[in-house]
Amino acid sequence: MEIKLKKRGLFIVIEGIDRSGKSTQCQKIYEYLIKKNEKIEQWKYPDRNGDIGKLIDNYLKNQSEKSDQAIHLLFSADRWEKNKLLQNKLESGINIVCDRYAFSGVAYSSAKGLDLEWCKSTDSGLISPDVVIYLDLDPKEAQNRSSYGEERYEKLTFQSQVSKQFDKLKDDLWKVIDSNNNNVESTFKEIQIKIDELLKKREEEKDLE
Ligand code: DGP
Ligand code: NA
Ligand code: NA
Repeated sequence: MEIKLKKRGLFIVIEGIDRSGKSTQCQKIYEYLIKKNEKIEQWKYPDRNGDIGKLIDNYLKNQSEKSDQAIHLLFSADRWEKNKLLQNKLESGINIVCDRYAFSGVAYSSAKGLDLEWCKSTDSGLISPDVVIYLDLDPKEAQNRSSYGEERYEKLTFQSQVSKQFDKLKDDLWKVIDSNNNNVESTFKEIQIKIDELLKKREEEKDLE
């Protein structure tokens, strides 16, 4: 009997401060993988349409108040809600490109002064990504980008603190890309190199099995 091994989908996370160009690059990655005949879905956290996401959305639009701890737990709960579904998708061979994940959770909440380890603990056990693509942007540069400042966290001093907290989270899984030049194509070129590398690695792993 021939056993057909399924390729696991890649889980690609994009992180960065507000206005760093994450959603544009998510879309580029999506289109790139479609062109390569890969199964691919775009995800985004927070998922503002879900039950928990609606509470988060109100908070971000300054329509409600929450303690720093409570909102941290809600962001985290939003990810836990979809963790099983995410796992099933990846196992069925669907690639997922995700705009923000637990790294935002830790960076934004610890930027308010909450304990870094406590912030990490609530997301511990979530599925790990294959790569974290970090779009590095000077917070002063971010300020000049369109519709900046509409939501709760979009203030220069806070974004600078978030950026510092992100710096503490970087590890071997991270691919840091300078996005200060605001050039969508050159930023994507660097991302593409990383994705090609991951696709190749996955093919090799499959051949080994
Ligand atoms: P976005 O929809 O990507 O613009 O994200 C909404 C805002 O919420 C943005 O300022 C980043 C912030 N954010 C995203 N995820 C988390 C999280 O898990 N915890 C906290 N405290 N903030 C987050
Ligand atoms: Na935002
Ligand atoms: Na940074």
